[in-house]
Amino acid sequence: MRTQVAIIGGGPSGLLLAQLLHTRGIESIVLERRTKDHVLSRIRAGVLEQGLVRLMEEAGCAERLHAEGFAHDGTLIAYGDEMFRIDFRDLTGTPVIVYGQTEVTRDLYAAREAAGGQIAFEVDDVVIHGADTEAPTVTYTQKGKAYRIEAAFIAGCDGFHGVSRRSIPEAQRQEYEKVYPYGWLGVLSETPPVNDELIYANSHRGFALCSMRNENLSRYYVQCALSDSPEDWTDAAFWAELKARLPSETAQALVTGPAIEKSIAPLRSFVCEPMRWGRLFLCGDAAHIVPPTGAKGLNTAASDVHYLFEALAQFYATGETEGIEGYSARALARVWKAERFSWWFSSLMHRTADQSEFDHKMQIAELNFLRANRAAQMAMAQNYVGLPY
Ligand code: RFL
Ligand code: PHB
Repeated sequence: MRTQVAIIGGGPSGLLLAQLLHTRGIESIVLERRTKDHVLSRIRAGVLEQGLVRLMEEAGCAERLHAEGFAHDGTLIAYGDEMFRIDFRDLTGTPVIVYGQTEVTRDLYAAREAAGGQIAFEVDDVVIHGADTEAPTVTYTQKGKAYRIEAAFIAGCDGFHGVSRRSIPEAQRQEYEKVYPYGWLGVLSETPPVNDELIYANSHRGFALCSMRNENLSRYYVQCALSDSPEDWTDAAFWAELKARLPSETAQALVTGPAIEKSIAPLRSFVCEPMRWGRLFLCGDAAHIVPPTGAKGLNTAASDVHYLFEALAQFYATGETEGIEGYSARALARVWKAERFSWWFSSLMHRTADQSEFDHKMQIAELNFLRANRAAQMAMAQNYVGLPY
């Protein structure tokens, strides 16, 4: 087989890139290791920056997002029994949109199918060959049969555990990592959200987050030990812990119900530099990971896709390679800012066993400062709604 861009990974990065390329008549083939149902069963991000909304519009996939997504003009930050609001619209003129990653991915699959886009599911043994040559290829198997794709470019959109990053020789890449000593236990429940905006809470028992998908679907998280597994947490234990970490008025208002999904995610910061090796480009979680505090993962994947799309569109329209050559530096400049924000917000909101009373006092002082200082709120809001690209 032959195509212009071979895209490894059929998550949001790979699908969005394929659909954007399609709008400029650039052909691609997407290779996905799992089934479509499996990809759509993963409950992940919930908060979209305007940049991602605009890309979905450009891809022709924003109709349902506009009809069903919720614009949030601010967020609440709680500590102990105190709570204050960061007003995104007042501070930046911009809201964020609450619309699940699952739905973004569903809309992108529907658009790819409507456009007759090629997606191969349940592929195995994906290997990238000659990415540093003029003629790269990708080989893989599907249902025991071997295939080979000749492509002009390869987009590695296969997430943190994919093959793309590891295809760059170790001597050619540098990795930066911070592993946090805790995870997030997430629960999805068919209950009305406790509040109409998200609540990020720092309590002496650890972090908690109240989020949502729609009027009758709530998403809640509590910081947990890395050694915990979801089976260790009964629904009752989860709700009791969540309530204990929220201001009492919020805890009293919380409507509980059966968990329809329960999972644990470890928290990690990770960046691979560079994000290009010859004709192979890394996009999204394949190149970087942020802890979820601040909702930057999917949104940073989207800015990578934007830079790569612009680079490839420029190349196919004019033969210019400036965008391709500058891709890694451009993407990384924004990635590191998202890394900084997610690290800062995680450090501000979580409690650890090795934290001293002094460390705790520093968190409270910073929260008091944020609560009272418009410049600090502005910096927080600008990062949360998304830095420009
Ligand atoms: P994905 O979503 O991991 O998709 C990669 C795809 O590649 C496939 N794959 C392969 N395919 C072929 N061959 C191989 N060898 C392959 N290896 C893997 C996989 O099956 C998969 O389908 O990466 P992508 O597209 O870069 O998207 C990144 C986002 O998924 C991620 O950044 C976000 O989910 C992070 N995240 C959040 N981001 C936000 O912007 N806002 C949020 O509110 C937010 N909340 C979250 C999150 C992530 C979480 N978890 C579980 C890590 C909340 C949580 C709990
Ligand atoms: C979510 O709704 O899943 C969510 C929201 C905000 C975050 C992380 C996750 O910071």
